[in-house]
Amino acid sequence: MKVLLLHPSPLMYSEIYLRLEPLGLELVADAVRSAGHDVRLLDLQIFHHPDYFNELDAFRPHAVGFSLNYLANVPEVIDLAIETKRRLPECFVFIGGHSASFIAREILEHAQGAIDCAVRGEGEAIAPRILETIPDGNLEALPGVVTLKGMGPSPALLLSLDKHLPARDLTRRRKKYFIGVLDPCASVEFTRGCPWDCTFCSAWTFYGRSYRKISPEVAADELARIPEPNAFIVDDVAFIHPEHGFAIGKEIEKRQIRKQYYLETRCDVLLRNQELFAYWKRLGLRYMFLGLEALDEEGLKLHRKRITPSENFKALEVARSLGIRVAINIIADPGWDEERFSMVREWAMSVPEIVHLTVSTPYPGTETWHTESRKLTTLDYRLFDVQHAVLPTKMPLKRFYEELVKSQAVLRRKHLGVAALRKASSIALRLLCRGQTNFVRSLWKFGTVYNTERQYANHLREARYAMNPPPGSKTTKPTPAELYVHAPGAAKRAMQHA
Ligand code: B12
Ligand code: SF4
Repeated sequence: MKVLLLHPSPLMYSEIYLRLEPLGLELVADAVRSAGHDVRLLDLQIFHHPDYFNELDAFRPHAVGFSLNYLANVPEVIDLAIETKRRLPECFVFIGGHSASFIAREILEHAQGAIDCAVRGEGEAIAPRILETIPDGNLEALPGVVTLKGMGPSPALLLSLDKHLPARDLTRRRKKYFIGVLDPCASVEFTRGCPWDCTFCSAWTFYGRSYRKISPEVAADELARIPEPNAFIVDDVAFIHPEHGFAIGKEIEKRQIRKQYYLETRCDVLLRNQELFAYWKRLGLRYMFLGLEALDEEGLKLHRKRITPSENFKALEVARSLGIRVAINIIADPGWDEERFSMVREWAMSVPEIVHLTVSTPYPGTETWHTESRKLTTLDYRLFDVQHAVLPTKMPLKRFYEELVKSQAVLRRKHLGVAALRKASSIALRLLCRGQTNFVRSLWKFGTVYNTERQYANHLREARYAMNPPPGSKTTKPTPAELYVHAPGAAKRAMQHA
């Protein structure tokens, strides 16, 4: 069967800071190809809609699978599915990914038959089975599969992350993937899942709070195969188990792999495993993303981060002493006023780290989706990208965006002011000499992407598809089992094999 897999367009955030390879889709592609199908992959973070339609005409796939990790991409994927069915009525259309897993039925209803089925949970095991089952039509009997007719049993977790490796050869124009100065940059996955349970996050609910690890040999072999000099480690929280991090490191040394790395982790994990992070610094770890989320005790408790402000600040000192560049995220609440923004700006200017602000956004699949008592001000999927306010703002909306954009601009200037630009210019020159233009282009894009008028105007667009609102504010929070995509039983079984 000819199968085309598609990643939708980039969101605001990634238009300037990064563009990363669609690892989940590459893994699904590997599984489908291993089952004997002829697979192609197209990434609309790089290509455009006309390229997709040309591909449909030239390849004439029997099945098209869309990756839908981000809620903000829902309308785009529905429209593309409708257009796909119009052009190729016999083509089987399916979707999968993080957001598709939490609102599968809702998306199928919007698409009114243009999407044949949605996959909840991991895609590697089920995608080939779906293709096999198309002729029989009994798709809703498969685990994790949802159609307009019904829903299959709970999806099963992969017992081993070693089984499938990303089909990187299928992604085209790989030089377009980058993160900051790590240009070009590939992505790798060492672990899957997160054992914490923050209220605003759906990473843990997706995987039933499980945590699985790839074997160190497979991880290092995979790194050795990657041609790019840089790698972004996509793990939700990197190096929770230090022995795993050390073991991967030893395999990297054995193979004499030299790359620069970017990872995301928690402050308490860094504090606990300082030796490991120092070791990885020697291996090439250059950047680290730490989700601080809030500066005060009360905010951290509200997010259930299970960490104190002093641990957070201590972790920043540790990272500084190790010489690892840190990017921090702070969640801006729509209830913030001028004073609060100004306080956060002041703090951000006082620390050497790169500080990002994202707007607090309840997502389906999170606890806050059920407990957030403020009513959503919009049901437009496209605004759920953590750069728009979807809850009532205390200040008038436009004022809120003025403060947000002003803060983001101040924080960006801190790192790309005259002195910093002088430093960046030698990096930029080096990259340009190698034909890498992603980082250099990003230096000029800020004003067009982060812009009060643009963000405000986005609220005035007509929304063709309205989200199903949360089930009504609850005083009691949902049980974890109500939130999970992968059932805890399956998660436990998979962990025993990890
Ligand atoms: C790495 C990552 C990124 C990277 C890379 C994104 C990329 N190009 O793929 C970067 C840093 C760019 C990023 C940015 C953002 N991210 Co992000 N990201 C993640 C993270 C940590 C891991 C994703 C990943 O690569 N996992 C590993 C791969 C193997 O898994 P996967 O992609 O989920 O794919 C599997 C399944 O989903 C499924 N599947 C996927 N596609 C398909 C397709 C088909 C047809 C099928 C059958 C199955 C299938 O099968 C795959 C294999 O099992 C997730 C959290 C998480 N654990 O999922 C958040 C997450 C997806 N991100 C999130 C958000 C909010 C964002 C941002 C909007 C904001 C931000 N500051 O983080 C931006 C915008 C991104 C954009 N598109 O422009 C939210 C999504 C919320 C939502 N419901 O929309 C998540 C869930 C984090 C969270 N805390 O809640 N992100
Ligand atoms: S925010 Fe980070 S630590 Fe908290 S549940 Fe999500 S991935 Fe885990």
